[in-house]
Amino acid sequence: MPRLFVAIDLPEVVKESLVLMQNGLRGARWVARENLHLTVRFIGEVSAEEADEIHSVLGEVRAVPFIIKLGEIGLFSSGGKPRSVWISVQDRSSIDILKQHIDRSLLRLGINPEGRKYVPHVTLARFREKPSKLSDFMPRLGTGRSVPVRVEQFVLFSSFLAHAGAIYTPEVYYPLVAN
Ligand code: 2AM
Repeated sequence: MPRLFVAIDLPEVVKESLVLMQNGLRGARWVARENLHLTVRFIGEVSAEEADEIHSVLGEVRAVPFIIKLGEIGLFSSGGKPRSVWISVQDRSSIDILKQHIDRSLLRLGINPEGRKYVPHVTLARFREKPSKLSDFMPRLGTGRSVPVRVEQFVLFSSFLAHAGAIYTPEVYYPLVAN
């Protein structure tokens, strides 16, 4: 059963600039450079037949290329504990439009949108325990950074949960085409 999600893969130069932010926080489990990505839609575990159907409806999505800016730093917490730090998308309107197309395609297969609110983000680090210097780290990264990303395709990824962490594999690339 493949575990799938749809994401935007980031250009190497953008990954490089994000890697430069990954320091100075003891206890953080930094996301490896090759795993940095921006999820548009998490799908989850599906059968091989469903994966084929998903591929075919995603291939029918028509959307134009766009530019996003990665910006402020954010924090996800649960149960009162910080879980991850991430970089947000400053102007999310284009990514929301792409997500609507993808959600609609998946709905045709009976795959309902996730219940939780969509927050476009690139995870930089995850935590098992609260890192001691989190309150210093957040403002250091939160000021004035803006990394533009030209989005010319989206990608169907599989996620394999290995002992050492998740391994993400790009399965299919879907180009965005200008009108
Ligand atoms: P995260 O980086 O904040 O964990 C693969 O797991 C990708 O799907 C990650 O980018 C993850 O976000 C995202 N994702 C979104 N919803 C998810 C869910 N319900 N379970 C697991 N991952 C999810």
